[in-house]
Amino acid sequence: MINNKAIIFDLDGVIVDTAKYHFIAWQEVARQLGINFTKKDNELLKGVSRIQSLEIILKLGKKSLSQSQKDRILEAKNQQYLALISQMNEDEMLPGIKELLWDLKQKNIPFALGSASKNARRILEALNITDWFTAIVDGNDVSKAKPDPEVFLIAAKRLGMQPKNCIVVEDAQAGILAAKRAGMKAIGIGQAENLQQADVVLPDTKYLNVDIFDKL
Ligand code: B16
Ligand code: MG
Repeated sequence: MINNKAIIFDLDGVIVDTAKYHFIAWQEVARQLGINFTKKDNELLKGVSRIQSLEIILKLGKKSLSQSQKDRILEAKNQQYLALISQMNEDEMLPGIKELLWDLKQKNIPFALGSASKNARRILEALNITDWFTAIVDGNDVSKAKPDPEVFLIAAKRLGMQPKNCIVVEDAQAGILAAKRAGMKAIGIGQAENLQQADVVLPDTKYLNVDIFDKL
């Protein structure tokens, strides 16, 4: 039986598929700037903060902007993203996640959120699972974005757990690196070639279960 371990979940791409909404909003930004931005390019933005995402798009298009222009774009992008997710509900949770979180709760295995998103709390509310988390750490709590380990180290502290006893579930390469730099175990969700530093890689959230955490 799993003992003295805690789980830290990433949000976007692990609990819910918001990447498709981020993509629509970033594509609109790119279109207005005359930059070609594909679904493949969108992979580069996973787990990356809002400002860093814009910097990546500008680099792709070899464009530079003033700080005030960037601020305006970031605000408009977020407004469009919020409009897109306003109808979100628990049906949008990724396969098996609700059952897994419920199982962890029943087994008294503590879990936290470790997300780069400044909209994380709003999303957890829409999914009706805020109260299930022992701790929530999001983009508003950190000064350094993934792959810096800060987000996961704060989560471990709030869980009252040592990093070596924490298991991170992440879909982004930056997130896996952050978990390893924090001295934690990492489960990658996605394709193994993108998540090489992970201890275990699963192609889909539906394969997550308590036994996998137990064995790590
Ligand atoms: P926001 P995660 C990340 O969330 C997303 O993967 C990334 O694509 C997004 O740019 C970032 O949050 C910031 O999101 O604009 O809502 O603050 O995967 O760390 O949960
Ligand atoms: Mg993610």
